[in-house]
Amino acid sequence: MSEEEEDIILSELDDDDLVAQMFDDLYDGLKEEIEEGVNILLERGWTPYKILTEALVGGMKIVGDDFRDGILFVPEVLLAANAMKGGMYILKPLLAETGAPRMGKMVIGTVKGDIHDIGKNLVSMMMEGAGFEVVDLGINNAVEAYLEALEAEEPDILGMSALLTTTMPYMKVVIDTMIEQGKRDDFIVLVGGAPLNEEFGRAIGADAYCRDAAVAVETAKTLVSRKHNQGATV
Ligand code: B1M
Repeated sequence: MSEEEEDIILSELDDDDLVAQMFDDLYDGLKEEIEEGVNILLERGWTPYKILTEALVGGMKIVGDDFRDGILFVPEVLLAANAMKGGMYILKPLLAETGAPRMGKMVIGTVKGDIHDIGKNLVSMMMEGAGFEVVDLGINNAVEAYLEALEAEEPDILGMSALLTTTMPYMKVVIDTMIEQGKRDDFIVLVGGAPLNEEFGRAIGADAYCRDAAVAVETAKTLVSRKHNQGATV
């Protein structure tokens, strides 16, 4: 950080400059500054969703690009992720406060071999904000962990996340096991993560691929209400 930047008072910046400064602070892994920025934007009337998508996810995109290009390394990315989580922690209860009616229940987890959880956490937060009950299994889930949770929690939806091209095929292992055990049709299966696409979702037998957290919420709403309507007419 330059000396000039050290003197910056976040609350004196206009919205655009504040968001630009938050991108820098996220890049530098400055958790307290990110938390302060989030609080300032909330005071200025930004919705929690706008802060999440424009200030936090937007900043993480820059971190991701530089990680890919070999400019940032794992320790720096971890610090950035930690700073992002600080901001998300403030927003989580606010997103859930929307008073939305209970929409359904989802079990979600990152697949075996994969420890990326920021996107999954974002999806969980947005789903809770939209009125879904979410059971978060965390990271590195083997097929047994998913199946146990489906049995114990009886959700409407199973959500799986993968950020690595090497771990995304594991989603098919989970779905194939559900088929083998005759459980596939009991649940809506949604998948997501940066390396996936619609074609992959279809190929592994998921009900839908969700590009981002907002799409996950909309898809979940549509498919859950369709499932409940089907139940009513049978
Ligand atoms: Co990792 N990493 N990483 N990493 N990391 C990526 C994914 C990578 C693309 C970076 C790059 O090269 N550009 C690359 C993967 C390349 C590939 O597979 N082809 C990569 C790599 C290689 C690795 C390691 C192998 C590096 C190493 O050790 N040499 C290693 C693997 C560890 C492992 O998992 N076994 C590793 C480690 C790490 C950190 C630990 C340092 C850290 C993770 C910290 C954490 O998550 N707690 C990390 C990070 C942060 C990233 C990047 C920079 C950012 C990911 C992120 O959080 N994005 C990432 C580069 C990138 O994606 N640009 C990268 C922000 C998040 C909001 O977006 O996760 O896409 P995303 O989630 C979105 C959607 O995808 C969707 O909604 C979310 C919100 O809108 N979505 C779902 C996601 N899951 C969903 C589930 C759903 C629905 C929608 O279910 C219903």
